[in-house]
Amino acid sequence: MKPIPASEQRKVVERLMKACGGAYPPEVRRRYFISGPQWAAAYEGQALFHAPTRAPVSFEEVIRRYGEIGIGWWSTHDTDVIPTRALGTDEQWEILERIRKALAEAGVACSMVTTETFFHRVWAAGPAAESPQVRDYAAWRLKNTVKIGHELGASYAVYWPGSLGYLVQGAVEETQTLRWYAEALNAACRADIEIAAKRGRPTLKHCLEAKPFEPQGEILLPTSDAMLAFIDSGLLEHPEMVGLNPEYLHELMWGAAPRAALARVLLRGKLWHFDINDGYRLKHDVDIAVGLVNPLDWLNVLVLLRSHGYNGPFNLDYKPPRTTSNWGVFAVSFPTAVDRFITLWEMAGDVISDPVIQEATEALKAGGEPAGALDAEAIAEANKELLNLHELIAHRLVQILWGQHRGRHYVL
Ligand code: GLT
Ligand code: MN
Ligand code: MN
Repeated sequence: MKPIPASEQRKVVERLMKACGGAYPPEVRRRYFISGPQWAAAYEGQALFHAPTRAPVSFEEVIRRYGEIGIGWWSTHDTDVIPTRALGTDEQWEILERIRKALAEAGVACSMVTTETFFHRVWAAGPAAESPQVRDYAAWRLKNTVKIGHELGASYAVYWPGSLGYLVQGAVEETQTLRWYAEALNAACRADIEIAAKRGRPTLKHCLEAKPFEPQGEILLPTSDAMLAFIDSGLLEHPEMVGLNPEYLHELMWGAAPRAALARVLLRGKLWHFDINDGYRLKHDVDIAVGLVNPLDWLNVLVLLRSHGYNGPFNLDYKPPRTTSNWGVFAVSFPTAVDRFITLWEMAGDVISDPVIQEATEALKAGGEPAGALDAEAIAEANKELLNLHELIAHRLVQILWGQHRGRHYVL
């Protein structure tokens, strides 16, 4: 095989990207409420056992590239863009001005802001640590993020309390820690009400995001279900302002059926924001791009969301793989992720309107002819053949995923 000089490699990648087909133009991609996180595009490939493989990239560059690709919304942590020491200072407001300019130039809007409460050493004991100074600082950081959100025109704030927990047992009292955590959220909601009123804007939608493990050994709010219980625990002053940002992989990580987890959040009216990615059950947070591991499950998830009128953001919270080129992050990783999502979303529409699935579903709901109401045998007999339709529906979903419902088949 002939070696490919580094100077020729982009051409190969570009040619093969084209050969794949199935790419949507930027204006079509912009029709979907898809947001690109600053931290996803700026991820340098580092991990516990991994040094960075890619050079740092500025928010100007990320926002510009998102605009070119057709990702119409952008999300960020406070410290993705503002150094910790500059938070709350004049420098913060100067940076925010630069962000506003970059967003306007790229035709991209800021959808969501989130507070980093896990990276800096001040969070060694988490945002609801025993130390009152740490907790006051956490509350201030949350309030400052709310300010940033309003300044940038965001509608959502996300909280991922991954450092709310412990590594060793017995020293941290769970009920107390959760009370302290609620205090920080209460401070954020109070500040939001005030700022929103001053600015004549609606308050933000405050969304909790669960993850079952990492970085703490034991997490106090490990699942979306735990967070729903927390919202309804009576600890929050404004439970109506607080909802959820489930992440697909974070539910899979603890062994859940993501679609069932999302259904429970939908029933409680708290599905406000959704982090989309993929990965494996009972493994760590690999954050693979949407649909690369579980496309069939993803199709089913989107059927649920489409049929319940979910209209919040789809946030591309994944990590472009540990490649060595920022060019590839924007030329391959983001466009393919967005296009797979759109295809899956459109397929979900096909599923909802598919005549086979519709008729099968209706037949199941119609049930068999009336039998003796208390006669188990007679009821089972009256419904005898209908249950075959479950597997038939599952088969049809796979056919739709493969495009077979449009006549595609292999001839041997
Ligand atoms: C961190 C986490 C993500 C969350 C981010 C929001 S932080 O990257 O792994 O799942 O969505 O704070
Ligand atoms: Mn996430
Ligand atoms: Mn994740």
